[in-house]
Amino acid sequence: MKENYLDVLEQRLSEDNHRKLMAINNPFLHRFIAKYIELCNPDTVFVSDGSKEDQQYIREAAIRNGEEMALAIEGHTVHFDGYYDQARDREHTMILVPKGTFLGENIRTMEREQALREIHEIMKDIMKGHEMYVCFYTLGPANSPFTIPCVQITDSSYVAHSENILYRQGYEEFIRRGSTENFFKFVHSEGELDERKTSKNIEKRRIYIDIEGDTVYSANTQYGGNTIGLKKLAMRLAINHAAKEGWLTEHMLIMGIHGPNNRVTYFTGAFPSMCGKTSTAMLEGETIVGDDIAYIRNIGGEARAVNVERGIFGIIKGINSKDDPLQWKVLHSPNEIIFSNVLVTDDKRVHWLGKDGEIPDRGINHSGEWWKGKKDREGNEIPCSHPNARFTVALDAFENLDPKWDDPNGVEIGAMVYGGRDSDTWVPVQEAFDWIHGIVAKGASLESERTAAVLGKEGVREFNPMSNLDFLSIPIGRYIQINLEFGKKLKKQPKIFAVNYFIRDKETGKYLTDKVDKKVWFKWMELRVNDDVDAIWTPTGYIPFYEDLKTLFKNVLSKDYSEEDYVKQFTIRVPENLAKIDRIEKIYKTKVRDTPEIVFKVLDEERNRLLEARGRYGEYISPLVLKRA
Ligand code: SPV
Ligand code: MN
Repeated sequence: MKENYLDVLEQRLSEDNHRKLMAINNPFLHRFIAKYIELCNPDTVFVSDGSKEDQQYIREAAIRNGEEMALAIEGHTVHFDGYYDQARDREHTMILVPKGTFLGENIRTMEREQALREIHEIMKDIMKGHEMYVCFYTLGPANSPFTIPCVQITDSSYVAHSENILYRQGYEEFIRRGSTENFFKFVHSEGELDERKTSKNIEKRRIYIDIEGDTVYSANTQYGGNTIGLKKLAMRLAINHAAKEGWLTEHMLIMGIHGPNNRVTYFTGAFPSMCGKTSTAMLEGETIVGDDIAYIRNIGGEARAVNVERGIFGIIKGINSKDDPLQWKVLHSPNEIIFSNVLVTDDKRVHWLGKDGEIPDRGINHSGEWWKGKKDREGNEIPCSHPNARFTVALDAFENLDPKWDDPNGVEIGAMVYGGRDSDTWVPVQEAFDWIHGIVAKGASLESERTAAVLGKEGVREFNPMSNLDFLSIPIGRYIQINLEFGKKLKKQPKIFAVNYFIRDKETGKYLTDKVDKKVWFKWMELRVNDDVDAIWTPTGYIPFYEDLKTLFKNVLSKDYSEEDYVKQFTIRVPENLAKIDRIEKIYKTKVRDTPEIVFKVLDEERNRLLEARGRYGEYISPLVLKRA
């Protein structure tokens, strides 16, 4: 007798779709898909084998059903999310855990059985009137030590289209692997739509991450960060696997920094959202491997990283022709791009906050018809585009794509960089003394100030270890411990650096560095990784010599770099650094139950170095009085 799930598939799929699904010999997969066809009850089901034709079908579906609209430039479309569905919904994103499990105060959890019951109720018949898309991808390159196969079920053609741009197709990998339970599963439904084709039942928006079942459920939302399974939803599943298996899942860019004599040194970089991660990955003259998510493994004693994606879901706010020439060019060429939550004018062109030129008087945006001065329900003026408006584009549209971006063994990491929005404490660039100091005093001590654009309370510092806090599915202490151990087992540990693009003058409050100066900091770090320059010892790490930066500013930016600027930028601010240590220590003492002891030891040592230096040099220590390391 045939099992029931096979009947469901036979009855609910057209012959062609059934054939495509059955070519994968995996009963676990078939059972899963049948279950959600029955529960969600879509009108039709489309199985994508990732071929050109199937991708084209999804592209056309997005236009046909109104989730996207074609723009003037070939390949460009726009999608709008609902006015109240413009960002990741922390409140309703839950890690599902067995009864009585506590992951710490900073991680939202919900009892698994109860959450599964609730989400399955919400998802009952939720796809009525919709088409269901079943798509296959891999996180990381196929057939590599990093690969994780994924299946995405969604009734949003926009989500399926985005994933076709952002991820490697995985249909062949599923066929190759055959019968296995080891794959990630994502079930998403946008739910009922309003006349603008945006999710209507926002109060029932839920993002539930079932670690035990390697499954993520997302309902009544369209915003990418809540819906695109392989992005931030998969990260929570992967962090759990990485923790068990001794590798790392990080919120990090990966890029090649080009040093002297055609040398390329690969860097990873962790920055909280809206703190310059994508613009760093896009530095002119360097090459990009990825801009958001890195898997890092110990292969033969080397730390090696892959980009789990093959595209960018980038913030568009502030992109202009002068500061972002590479992105500017791509955004104005006929590429496959989905713009989201930007302003669209009558002539089907787009505008966004911070773009070159005048803001148009009217158009259509995430609020519907828009005109200058329009206010929302709460009486707030609506900007022409949402601050979190984005663009989705494949990496191969960029001329700075690194040739090794798809290497199955990843790239060898020479350095890891941590950076946040910090107006008064850290110098623009410094090198940690060693791996442990770097993980604790830089990564695990990362803080970032909220921007007015994000939450309205400008300047409030948020603690964000490794810029990964939003995505942790394991307790913070354990996560730090895993980072420490990962380094210990390497034959060659990457250097760890901290950068700060946002340091301000103490008196005037003005930014002390230019947007483009990060180019120089990265060139300096590249030289340090390869032992080409000396550095100065400070209580918080190693910093550059003035002469080395002067040469780099001249060569890289054709700029005369004054000693006065150097002193202002690289003065060690002892009171601010001490206050930071107190803040971080307090969090690890009171808010994190499983902090490894070493964290307190490293912070204490840093405090003592600062106190000793203060005794000798005073509260604000010019780099000119400090010595060669
Ligand atoms: C981020 O916010 O860190 C992003 C976008 O990369 S999202 O997909 O919303 O997470
Ligand atoms: Mn991100």
